[in-house]
Amino acid sequence: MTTALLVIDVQNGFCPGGNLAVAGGGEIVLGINALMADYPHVILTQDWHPAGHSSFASAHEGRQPFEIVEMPYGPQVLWPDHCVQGTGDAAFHPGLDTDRARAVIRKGMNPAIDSYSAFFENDRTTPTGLEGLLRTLGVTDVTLVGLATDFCVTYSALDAARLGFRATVREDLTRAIDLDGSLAAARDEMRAAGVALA
Ligand code: VGL
Ligand code: ZN
Repeated sequence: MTTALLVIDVQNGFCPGGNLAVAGGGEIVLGINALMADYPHVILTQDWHPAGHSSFASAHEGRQPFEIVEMPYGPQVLWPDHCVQGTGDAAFHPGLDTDRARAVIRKGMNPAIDSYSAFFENDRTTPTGLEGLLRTLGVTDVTLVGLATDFCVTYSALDAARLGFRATVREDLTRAIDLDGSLAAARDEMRAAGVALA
């Protein structure tokens, strides 16, 4: 058994002061840094959108952030502009230890498709390459931490389980957006998929 630590989107944009701030987002940084020492492989993800990305409400005439629209790949929550490539909002939280990261997986780069999961874009089929990286490293198990629990962490954990990795979410090292009960729904879905919530 070989376990990788997947650190999901610990970026300024999801921390207080960021464009899509998650309450308490900054509180988990030191705990995540400490956890890295226990893992042979540490992989970071980075939400990395081109300006004008189709997941931004500002790209849809007359729409407001947090409304839901139908996209060709299914329903999509519209977000405030966030994590635009090369901006401070997209940078990792300054306290995050990035030295031990073997790889940074960037996602959400296709202007037409959002990408919550570290493994696939939201069409659930276009890969990021993370699965191949983990398999060539001999990884069998993944532990997930980061932001936000009910979106990128959950999507990543569900895909990991679907791909046959044993997946554990360290809930103490995640924080949620919790839009209309999305956290409870995400936890139910993860439990049903066999993801361990620790
Ligand atoms: C995320 C919404 C939009 C996340 C990313 O990291 O959970 N949520 N983009
Ligand atoms: Zn995003």
